[in-house]
Amino acid sequence: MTTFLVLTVVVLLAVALWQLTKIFDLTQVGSGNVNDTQIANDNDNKVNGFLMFAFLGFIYLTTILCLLYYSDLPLIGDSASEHGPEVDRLMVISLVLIFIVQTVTQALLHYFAFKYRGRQGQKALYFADNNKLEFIWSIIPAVVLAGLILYGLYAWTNIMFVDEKDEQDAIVIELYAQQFKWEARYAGADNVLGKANVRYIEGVNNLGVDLSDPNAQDDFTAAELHIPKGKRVIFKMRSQDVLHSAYMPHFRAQMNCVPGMVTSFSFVPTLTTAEMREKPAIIQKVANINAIRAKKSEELVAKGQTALDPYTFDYLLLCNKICGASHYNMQMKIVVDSPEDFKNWLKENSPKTIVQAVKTAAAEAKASEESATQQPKDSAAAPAADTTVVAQAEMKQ
Ligand SMILES: [Cu+2]
Repeated sequence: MTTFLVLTVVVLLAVALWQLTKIFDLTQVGSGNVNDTQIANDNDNKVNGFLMFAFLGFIYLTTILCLLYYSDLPLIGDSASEHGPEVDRLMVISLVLIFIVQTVTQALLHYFAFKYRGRQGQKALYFADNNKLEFIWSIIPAVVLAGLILYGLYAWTNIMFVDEKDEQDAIVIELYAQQFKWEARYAGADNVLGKANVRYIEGVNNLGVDLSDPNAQDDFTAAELHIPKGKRVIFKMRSQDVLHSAYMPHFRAQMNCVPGMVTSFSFVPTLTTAEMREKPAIIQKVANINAIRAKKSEELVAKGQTALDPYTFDYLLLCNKICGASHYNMQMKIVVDSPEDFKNWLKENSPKTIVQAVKTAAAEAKASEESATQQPKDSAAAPAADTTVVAQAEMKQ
């Protein structure tokens, strides 16, 4: 791939140099240093005019092929959050508008380039301005853009606004980003996250939770993000090192994680992981991925390596800011449970609090320290005896 890129750059540089020498030649026109074949004649202009049409055909053909082969790749439809359809609608309206405008303007651009191609003896018509025309091409885009922006703002406010009642019923979860992993902290029974600061990070307390804060006593962490269907989840995001971005594509949710501040995003999940796995579009995607994996596995087995595991769909929390070398692998599995399953999961996991983990780690450290101080006492006599044995053996030799 690198070789291909280097070759492309070299070829493009050569073309650029060639064009530059041609431009230099053209600056010599009229000075008698250049022959007439360098000046475009009617035939050259005609060829270029038709090439413009060929390029228009290329743009349209590429668009049609992309629509045919790749239109199932964007995540439009089957969103798994309450606000998801609104984001999809905004996306579809923007895409359709862009599509129409691009199709019409490209056709006009290339047609006029052909129609008014250079002809021997023809001079361009000069006119200073046309108020009517300028009014039309200023007003139409302004109205359309203003409409899009207003609709976007309306959607944004709808998505971001959480009223007090919703806030009280919601579950609070912290998403902690660091190079290159995510960690989730649940607020526990009191539903209030304990204070945290990067200065408190020590040992197993890798989120820097303030252990003296009463609200932190029941906080617990999880390596898998479990959330319940039908209940609002408020995410509080923090970052330990650089800018990250919590991206949950299936829920149409994204928010930057900024070092030194807490950002927030909330949504209501509407489809459990099991329900999403039943969606025809997801079944199709999984089948496609597994077909690719099966083919790859054949190659691996032929080389004597182990085959790849088949893929099953899972929601993911990804990082959507290029944050370093392993950014691509910064992800966490999200499981949307039914309310009953979520309750059971909470029951199982909530006793494993951070405070408890810190206490256990401290006790273990103390125990290993004690055993370490005892050991040298026992072994202190032994090496002395050993050295004498070794010394005697050496003397005999
Ligand atoms: Cu990141």
